[in-house]
Amino acid sequence: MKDFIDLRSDTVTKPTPTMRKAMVEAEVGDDVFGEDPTVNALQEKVASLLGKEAALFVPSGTMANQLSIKSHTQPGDEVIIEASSHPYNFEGGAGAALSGIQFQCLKGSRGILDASQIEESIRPADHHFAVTRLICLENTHNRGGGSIYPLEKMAEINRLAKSKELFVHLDGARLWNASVATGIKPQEYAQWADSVSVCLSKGLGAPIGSLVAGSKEFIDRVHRFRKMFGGGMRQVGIIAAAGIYALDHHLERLKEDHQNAKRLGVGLKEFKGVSIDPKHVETNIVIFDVANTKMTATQLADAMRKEGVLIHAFGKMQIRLVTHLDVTAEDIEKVLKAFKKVFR
Ligand code: TLP
Repeated sequence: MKDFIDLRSDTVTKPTPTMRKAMVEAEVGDDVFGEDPTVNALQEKVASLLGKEAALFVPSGTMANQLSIKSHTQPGDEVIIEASSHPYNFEGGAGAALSGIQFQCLKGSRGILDASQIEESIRPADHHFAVTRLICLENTHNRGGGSIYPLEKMAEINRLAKSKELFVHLDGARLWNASVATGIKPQEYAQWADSVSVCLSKGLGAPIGSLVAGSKEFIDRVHRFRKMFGGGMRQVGIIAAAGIYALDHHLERLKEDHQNAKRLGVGLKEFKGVSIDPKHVETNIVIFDVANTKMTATQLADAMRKEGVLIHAFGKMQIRLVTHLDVTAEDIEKVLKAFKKVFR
């Protein structure tokens, strides 16, 4: 894979030599006994960054979201969520299988919901209906093209939730990107959610790891379910060290990924038949439509692969590109040249 420029996802990054050094040197202990000092340090660091009482280290963003859903709900409850969200679309049906919940999906604008549309969807107290219990938000929104939830919209949704005694979970797999792009601190976003999941293995470049943050009481529940889901790990400081390193060294540089994504958006607009509004490139994700070109998304992905560029066909006519730590500004120019050749 060495010679490819890989824009399929920001999950594809490899740990840097200095990150690997931090991993090798990590102090470890048995985390199921709560005795891994590096895991404990990471959990405290993330809880503090998110302004929450506690945080728990888990293997994946999927597990972080699903543990949160499980810990907020009872079987038969309803969870209000955006129709193109990650927990609904890309987590293998886990909400139904593991928590016995049903989703009520609302169509957002590039993944972003309004409090008013959520309000209309909350079920009345009537035995015919499921009990609405939880609202899930996603910031940045993956399928929405890396769109950022405006802080005020999150605040309004939270106020609505509290007035109806509902919980709010934030899938913040890429909350770091939202924060770096806007200058709004992660904790300012997180204050409008009862629980937040964040990932270290996306733009931040760690090889593995996510966390759930919330109140002490909530995280205690999550901890119990993590055991039940088989997510208790042992001398896992060795990977938590990569997360600490990533937070210390790779957060601010997300700006470069955003600049690179913007450059892609602006460059792609020049190609005949490509539908993209560069204004919509807010962070590190670029989604565009190829319906008016001579190719389907898969055909374009195949042609780009031959040019040494990996891209993700996101549906029949949509392509997603994601910039990250292992892609330079120079690579982006190469990618645009490759598109030029392929679209000719
Ligand atoms: N997203 C992956 C794929 O699953 C689509 C990607 O390449 O973007 N929340 C959000 C918003 C995500 O984008 C992802 C991963 C997750 C949760 C799940 O994280 P992992 O892969 O660690 O389970």
